[in-house]
Amino acid sequence: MARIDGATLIARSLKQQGVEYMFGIVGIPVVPIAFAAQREGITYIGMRHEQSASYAAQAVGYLTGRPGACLVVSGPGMTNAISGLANAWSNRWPMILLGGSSDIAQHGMGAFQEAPQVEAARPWCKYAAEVDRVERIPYYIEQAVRTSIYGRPGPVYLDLPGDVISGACDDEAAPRRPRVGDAPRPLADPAAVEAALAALRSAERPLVVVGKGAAYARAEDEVRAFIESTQLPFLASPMGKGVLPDDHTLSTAPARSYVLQNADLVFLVGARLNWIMHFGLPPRFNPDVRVVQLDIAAEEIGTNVPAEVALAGDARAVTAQLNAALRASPWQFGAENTWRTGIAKKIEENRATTQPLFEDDSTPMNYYRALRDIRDALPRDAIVCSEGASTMDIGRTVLPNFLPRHRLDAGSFGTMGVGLAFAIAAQAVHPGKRVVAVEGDSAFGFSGMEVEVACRYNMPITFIILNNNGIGGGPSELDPSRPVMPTAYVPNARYERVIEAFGGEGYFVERPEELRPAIEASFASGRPGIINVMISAQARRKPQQFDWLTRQA
Ligand SMILES: Cc1ncc(C[n+]2csc(CCOP(=O)(O)OP(=O)(O)O)c2C)c(N)n1
Ligand SMILES: [Mg+2]
Repeated sequence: MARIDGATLIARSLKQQGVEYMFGIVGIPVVPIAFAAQREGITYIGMRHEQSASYAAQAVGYLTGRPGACLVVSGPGMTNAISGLANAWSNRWPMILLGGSSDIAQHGMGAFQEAPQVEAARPWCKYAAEVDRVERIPYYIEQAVRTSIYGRPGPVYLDLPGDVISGACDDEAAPRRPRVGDAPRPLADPAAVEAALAALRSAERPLVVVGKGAAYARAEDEVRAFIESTQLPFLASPMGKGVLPDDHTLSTAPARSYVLQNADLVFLVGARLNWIMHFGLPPRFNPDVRVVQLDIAAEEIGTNVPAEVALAGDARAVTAQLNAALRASPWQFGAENTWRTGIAKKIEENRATTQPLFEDDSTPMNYYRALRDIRDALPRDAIVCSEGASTMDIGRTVLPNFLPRHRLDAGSFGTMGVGLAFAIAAQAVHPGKRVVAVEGDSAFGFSGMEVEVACRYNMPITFIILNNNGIGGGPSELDPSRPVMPTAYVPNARYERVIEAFGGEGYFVERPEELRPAIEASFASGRPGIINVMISAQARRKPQQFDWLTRQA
């Protein structure tokens, strides 16, 4: 009778369940899993830190709708990956963490890298289990993959003891599980659909807020049809950007504060009223704001502000329900009213305030001037990864997205260190697309060594570092007679040289006129590159909305 080993059965089951990408770092006891994965046709990408591997796996989950796998060794490998579980948990993104663990036969004996891994994973995961027998591997993997994508998506964890990985069983003794289908798309209560439209009709200052839940649900066609038939103004969340193109005439992005403060009704489409949306509370929202909420997780509805109408269901399916109801009884938000003119006026004012910053050719550059050149160089289908404080916040307002799931950033968890891994995952999923990572110098430092991965796999990613010598900026010289400021780094650090160590292209940019040529050269090179752009340490955004260091508005 044919025998099958644990590692092969793990890889075969993952492939069977539609897991196409695995990111990891190998060692005892998971080495055979990585090799088996390659044999089974799974793309294996070796990363330089487990945090990055777990960030990359969840980016694949968000971009493709099937979880990416992250493969790590026992003990410190697994604990390093917990930051990724936490980030995926906070973003509601699917991923599957595969943690090697000490042999079952040595449990409790102080085995090599023995640790309470299932317990450590559990608070962040929808599902966390130890695989206890080789025969049951297909069962556990199907259970994990299904749980990660069904209902509200999220991370899952499987603990893989060394003696399960290296064990074997009769092939027939391990019943295979059919590939779990894509997640069901629940419809909302038809009465709630009618109530949502009635609420929108009754609003004077309605606003649709499009979140990354809509992007994940691939609701772009339906949301666009809804917005265009109702002519409702909309605001995208940071990663909801691109579900509708940022240059859409109904986008209110340049008047974000104004629309949030003044809307009398917000319709949340896969967006949450968490800190990013200022909890839906005053002073950033109207105290009497009415909420219509569409979310895949019924228990999310009503968080922080009670929802007048609850649309519990899939963003694509429910928006299609709304569109069908609108076809039966068409309605459009009025073309001429003070809400539209107020928004238009605010957009004009805000554009006028930032215009001089875009045109300021001083050296060192301000953020807007640097981001302007990046914006102008990007093709419409570029994938933009971004992290940092001002770098990301200002970058979000300057760098447009025209397509859904084309922006990856620090997200709901506000995590620094995700950018390089996200860019690598995005390039793996979309080999033909231009991928750029726009990084603060601090943010870059969390995972700078991952540029070696981009070089090793010939991923022509351009990493652009907006370098202001620190966390929110640092001095241009360190004063040896004083303690180094907690926010400061080595001034004028030559980050671009890091990638040269691996055969990538480095560019150092100090003057505004050098930036665009450097971007063009990096794009034309077909190679991974770092463009290290010196930014004024004094450069700040215009009025602060959320200060990452003080948490103050
Ligand atoms: C993992 C993690 N550690 C620390 C922080 C706190 N933090 C928020 S933004 C930031 C870095 C901001 O500096 P930089 O990336 O250089 O962007 P800048 O604002 O200077 O453009 C840090 C360390 C965090 N958000 N995540
Ligand atoms: Mg900085």
